[in-house]
Amino acid sequence: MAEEMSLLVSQDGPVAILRLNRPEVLNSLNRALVERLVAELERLDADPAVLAIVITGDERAFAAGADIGEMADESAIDMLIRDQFTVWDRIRAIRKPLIAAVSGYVLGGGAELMMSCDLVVASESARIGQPEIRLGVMPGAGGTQRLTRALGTRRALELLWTGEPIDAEEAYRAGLVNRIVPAERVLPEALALARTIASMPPLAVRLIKRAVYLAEEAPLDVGLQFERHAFYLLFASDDQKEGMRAFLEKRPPQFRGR
Ligand code: CO8
Repeated sequence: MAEEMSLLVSQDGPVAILRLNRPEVLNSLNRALVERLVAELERLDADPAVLAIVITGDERAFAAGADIGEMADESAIDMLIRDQFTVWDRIRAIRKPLIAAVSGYVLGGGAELMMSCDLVVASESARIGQPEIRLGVMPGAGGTQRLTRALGTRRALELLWTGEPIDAEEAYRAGLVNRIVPAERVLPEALALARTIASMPPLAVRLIKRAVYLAEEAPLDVGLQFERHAFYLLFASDDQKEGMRAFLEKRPPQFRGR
């Protein structure tokens, strides 16, 4: 039952909301919570009624990292056999927009979860960091890679070696977060952003996500080819016909996701 309650799932029209709910341990991520989160994300990704997903925590913490109590006595062989961080590849495979709404502590695995999301709305109170070094380890779910891409080598090394967090302002300047708002506005702002995206044609939303990540991962030529063919492909959709017809008829479009 406690495990059931560690992730609260709700829906606001086409937007699903996942709330990390272990406030007594600053929403630290134990294995059961991560597995449940990933399973929910995959379920929502397959649900045609859901067009965007918001992941949030509470005002004190988005998540203060992996659950240290659960990890402390693990052996390397336990880790290797379970290979538990492969579940993070499944988050990367989610095709719908993921929006993180973060306040307070966004540390370790919490920062990695935030950086696995496509967009981030942060409160002024957000402190984002990878303090794993202070525990004798290092990030294991993308922190060294995503922080370095955002902040550049020197600043990333400084944060990863000292464990010091950055504030929302620096994260904004680095492009790690999209918007900074007062704490009470974090969820409403993330929901508003999610609703705007949910009102767009879902196939174009999905292909844009793929194309943009290809810009990070693939040679320019591969990304440009993907983009061009995705553009052509959208002309097979009803939503392209509707979007262009609605423009010409000077009325709002009704997109159907086909
Ligand atoms: N794991 C387990 N319990 C935690 C964690 C955590 N990460 N963070 C906080 N807690 C617990 C505390 O033990 C405390 O419990 P109790 O009340 O029973 O003593 C409660 O939450 C409240 O915390 P504090 O009393 O410490 O609150 P403070 O306001 O004094 O301090 C801090 C807040 C600074 C956030 C402090 O709690 C802290 O430093 N926490 C640990 C942060 C950290 O090191 N995170 C990295 C963890 S390692 C990691 O994330 C590896 C990622 C691997 C991949 C991802 C897998 C999911």
